[in-house]
Amino acid sequence: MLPATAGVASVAFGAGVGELAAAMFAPESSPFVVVGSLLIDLAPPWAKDAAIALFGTADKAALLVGIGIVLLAVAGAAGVLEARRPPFGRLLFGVLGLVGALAAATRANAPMLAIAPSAVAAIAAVLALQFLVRRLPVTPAMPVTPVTRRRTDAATRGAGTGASPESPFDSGNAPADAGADAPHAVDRRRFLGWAGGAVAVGAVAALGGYVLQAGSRAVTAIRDTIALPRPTATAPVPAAAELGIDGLAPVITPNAQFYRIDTALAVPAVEPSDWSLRIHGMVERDVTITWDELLALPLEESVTTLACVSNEVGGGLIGNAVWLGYPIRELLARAVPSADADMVLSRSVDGFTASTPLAVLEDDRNAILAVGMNGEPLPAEHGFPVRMVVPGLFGYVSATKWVVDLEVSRFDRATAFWTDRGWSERGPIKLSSRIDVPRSGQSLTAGPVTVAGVAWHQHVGIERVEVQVDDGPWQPATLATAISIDTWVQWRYEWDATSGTHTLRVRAVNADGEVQTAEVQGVVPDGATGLHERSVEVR
Ligand SMILES: Nc1nc2c(c(=O)[nH]1)N[C@H]1C(S)=C(S)[C@@H](COP(=O)(O)O)O[C@H]1N2
Ligand SMILES: [Mo]
Repeated sequence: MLPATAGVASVAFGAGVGELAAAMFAPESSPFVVVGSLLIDLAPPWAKDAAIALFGTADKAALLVGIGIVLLAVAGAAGVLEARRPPFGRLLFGVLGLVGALAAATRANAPMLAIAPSAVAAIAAVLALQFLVRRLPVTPAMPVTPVTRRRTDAATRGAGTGASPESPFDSGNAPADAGADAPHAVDRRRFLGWAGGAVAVGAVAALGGYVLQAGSRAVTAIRDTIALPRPTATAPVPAAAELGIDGLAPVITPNAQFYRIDTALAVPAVEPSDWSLRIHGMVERDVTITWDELLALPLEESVTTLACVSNEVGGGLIGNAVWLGYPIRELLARAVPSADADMVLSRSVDGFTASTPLAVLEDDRNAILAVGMNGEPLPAEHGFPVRMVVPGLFGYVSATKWVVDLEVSRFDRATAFWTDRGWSERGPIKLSSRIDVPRSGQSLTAGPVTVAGVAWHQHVGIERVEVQVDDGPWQPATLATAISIDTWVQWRYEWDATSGTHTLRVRAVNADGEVQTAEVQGVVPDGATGLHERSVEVR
């Protein structure tokens, strides 16, 4: 019984710590949730029908309880196994962790840290199991026959317990000589104390995770009830903007696939009714706007491609969305910035700051306070309820999420979060292009091959894209219809591939006739340059 208790207590400890890790790093990847989702996906239709017939709307709760029961049974077995045949109990926990990690990693739109909660849970459970099994009380003397007694006496010189090293009763945790072979063994009461402690710590960790998540659960519930007002100006996406090539980034990035970059360990939970934005600093009058006031203003749709300064050549830290928002220029006009101001320091509820040139926020581009993203309220991780979106500038100097404060200032008076950490004070997006297909490692056969990708230079525009095969001449690619100069544009090139190893290279030319530089620069301090290339094997 005690080895099984060790297993169950270890799993309670690991599961609790795993839930806390999930709350901190990847709430959607809680081991229970991902394993439950996997089972729902794998379940045959009759099983789903039966579950609904049996449990009604409590079918999901029933599933989680079911997973819990199976887990406890496996945990008990693992405890017994670890006591008898170490390290197989721990190995079993490793396998459970692997199942959780795989379930998490294979979900659609799995976050970057998807496997972390399961990994943390498994490691915690393994350590707890090792700790507890070592402390298992030494089994009291077995009723012994004269034969075993004689053997025992010979082997241990009467150490006080019945099992000898070669005895069938020797279960690894109950060696004859407690002092030498089980140096950590404790008595039953102390063992139960340790096991209870493990369960208690697991429960506290799980509770901590639950509390950490409470704010975001409340905000998610509120977000689900929000109906955004109709835009007073729409930004239709032309059908010809989407080439529809398999493997090519869609021209509008679905929210769930949109890259996420921020310094927030836990996503800030801001309730719209608590939200307001203050404009102050070098202004004639301070302006404050609440959520209700913002939603009552004429909101416009615009399509803008966001990009991160940390995006490597060919990287994925870029996405394009239809945003709904109100021009920042209109709000600044209410405040009346002073003539010598040249920068706006935006601040998020969690203290992140970005410094944006005032002129960019005052010109006629769609620099907005956004409340909607692709027809929905902003997702929490993309800045709910309100963020900035500014065409033409990298996110770190413009795209403040959970924004609550705009301080009109000067570049020589205030500095922003990343500027203080070695990044450039200004962050205009650089002329860039990327190859999406063929994918690396894709097997190709000689003949026509579609090469395709995206190119962007927000608020300047792309005039053409060219492709080079090996050291051949630069060939013009075909552009899809551009949505606007503020968005990326898809391109394609029909390549007559010959067998062998080839290098495909892409470059863009912007609306000013400037050709994308081949000069290689890293992301620090103001964004990477260089041409994206892909080596392919044609058979
Ligand atoms: N509050 C806050 N806003 C932020 C950041 C941040 O760390 N905190 N990161 C910025 C950076 S570096 C980028 S690239 C964009 C990314 O926006 P996304 O996560 O919606 O793609 O958000 C910007 N806004
Ligand atoms: Mo960024």
